[in-house]
Amino acid sequence: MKIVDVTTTTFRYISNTVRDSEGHGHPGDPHEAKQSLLTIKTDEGVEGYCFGANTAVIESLVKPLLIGQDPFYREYLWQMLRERQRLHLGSLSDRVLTSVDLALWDLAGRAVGQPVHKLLGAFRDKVPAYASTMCGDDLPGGLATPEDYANFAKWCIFERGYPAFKLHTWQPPYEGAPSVKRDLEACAAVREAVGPDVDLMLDPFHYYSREESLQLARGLEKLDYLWMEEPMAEHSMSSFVWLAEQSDLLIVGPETAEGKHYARAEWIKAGAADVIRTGVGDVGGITPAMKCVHLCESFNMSVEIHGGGVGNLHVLCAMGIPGRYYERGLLHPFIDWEEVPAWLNKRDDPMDSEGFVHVSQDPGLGQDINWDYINDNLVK
Ligand code: LLH
Ligand code: MG
Repeated sequence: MKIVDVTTTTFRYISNTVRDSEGHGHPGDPHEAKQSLLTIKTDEGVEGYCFGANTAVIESLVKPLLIGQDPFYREYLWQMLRERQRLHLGSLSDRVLTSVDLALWDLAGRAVGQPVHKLLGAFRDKVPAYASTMCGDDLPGGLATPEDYANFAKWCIFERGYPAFKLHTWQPPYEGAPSVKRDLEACAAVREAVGPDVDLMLDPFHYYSREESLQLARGLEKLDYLWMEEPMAEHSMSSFVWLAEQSDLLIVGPETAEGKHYARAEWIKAGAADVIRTGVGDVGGITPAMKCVHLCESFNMSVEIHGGGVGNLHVLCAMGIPGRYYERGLLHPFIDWEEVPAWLNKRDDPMDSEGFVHVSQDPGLGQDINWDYINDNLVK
């Protein structure tokens, strides 16, 4: 089988999420937005798909490298793109590698009629999810106060059935942010609201100092939180060694630090985290995410997967040392997460009333693509 074409399709949809000046997502008025689909086509008619493609980089850099290649040589193709990153760091990001790798896995699954987690060597078909909130805001009744977080946590746990809850608290540009005191007040309000038996986690402002991070960790220990992630800039691995040595709370990382599986290996060696974090979007796809998983298994270390989406769900269902949770969100009281994205016919992370997200048994990544919607809303 040979790759004969690589295309991107851009289409319009109505979004109810807006970005603040720092780039964090919040609820907003419905407005037009654009989504892109990467398609890898073969001479045998089989295709692979991934949403969220970077059209310019795919066209200029990736397409010429993929045409004529065997799509089943995923490892070779991933290594080839990784090597090309050295001279194209500004454009050929790990996100671009992610979209290509996911489309290749999708293609392979579609070619042999199996879901990706079974190609990886399946471990399970469903994973418990945690409710992962958007960052704090100033919207009345949204995520503006500790009480708002408490009310939303109660709804997520007792009404919707999530077994666990993670707060993303306030960050600039919101007034008064960041604040260790207010973060701990929100964490305390949530613990008070859901009782002692629910797993709770915190992802705060990402640029606290060492002392502020330790203060947070000590506060969370008292509130019996399960973990904290990324309270400081992850480029300073030494700061995380300092924090992990002094705190009894599980410190999870690295999340956004670049460096793929190499960086995870260094964090393990340095003792910079108790639990390693990876995600298909952070490291360049399913292929390197599984390298991280196997690396951690070799050290008896747990892995927590960053972010939702089908790629991460298939990885979670193929992990031998299971990640505890699928990160579902980012959720907000004003946003209906169960709403099906316009470009799909059904949600790709369906969660049952017990809080389990089920992986699709359909071939490939298993997304049920709404081709009519895409074709009716093309950006020419
Ligand atoms: O800063 C944000 O908007 C969130 O922290 C986001 O990056 C989220 O993906 C995350 O960190 N989840 O764990
Ligand atoms: Mg995080």
